Amino acid sequence: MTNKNDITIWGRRCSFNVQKVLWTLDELGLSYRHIDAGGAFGGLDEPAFRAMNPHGLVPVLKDGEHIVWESNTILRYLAARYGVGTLWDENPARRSLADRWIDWSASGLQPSFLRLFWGYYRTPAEQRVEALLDTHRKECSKHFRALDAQLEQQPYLAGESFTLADIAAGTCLHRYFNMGLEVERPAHVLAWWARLQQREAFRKNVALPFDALFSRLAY
Ligand SMILES: N[C@@H](CCC(=O)N[C@@H](CS)C(=O)NCC(=O)O)C(=O)O
Repeated sequence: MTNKNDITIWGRRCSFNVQKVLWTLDELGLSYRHIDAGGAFGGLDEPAFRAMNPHGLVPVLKDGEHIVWESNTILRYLAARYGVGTLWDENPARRSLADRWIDWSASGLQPSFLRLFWGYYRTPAEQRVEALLDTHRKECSKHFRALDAQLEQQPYLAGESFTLADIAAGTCLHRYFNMGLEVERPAHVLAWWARLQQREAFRKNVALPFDALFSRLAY
């Protein structure tokens, strides 16, 4: 059983990468202390913070004496340590079914989504570059079709049950479909999103208002 003071997570709640970690902590039923950092909260250039993460970015997790940064690394750390048999599969072949979608999210889905979200939602209308938005939207459509093809065969990305892959890829759904931009809405992705919305940890940490970010280029 984790002591209440053992786990601390740094990062503002409106950060996409922080949301993934908070969602995972709550899925695992862990107690933790949350410290707002980054954006208007600042603190990322403090020597004490840089000593934890030399890149000066959130999220950062401290678990006892262990410090972990990079959101997907934190997800894997938490699952391996606290989620054996639930979010962590000790069989490497089965675990790779989720890992490939986590790594694809980091290298494909998430960068494309963030380019669209920043280019459209966070950029003031008069500064938006329509041609670039069109490119980003097409990239996202390609990724969402890949998700849809996978989810046509099974309810979750790695199979019959919920895994870290659903967290890594699913965190963008709330903003993607609610940012007010005309985007394709593939049926199996929408059904998956509905399944994720039934999870309390998703509703608490991800399905949050984000209008304060509209037309705001500053973190
Ligand atoms: N690849 C890193 C990206 C970390 C990152 O870019 N964090 C952003 C927030 S999403 C940040 O710290 N920005 C500076 C700030 O919030 O002030 C991860 O997944 O953890």
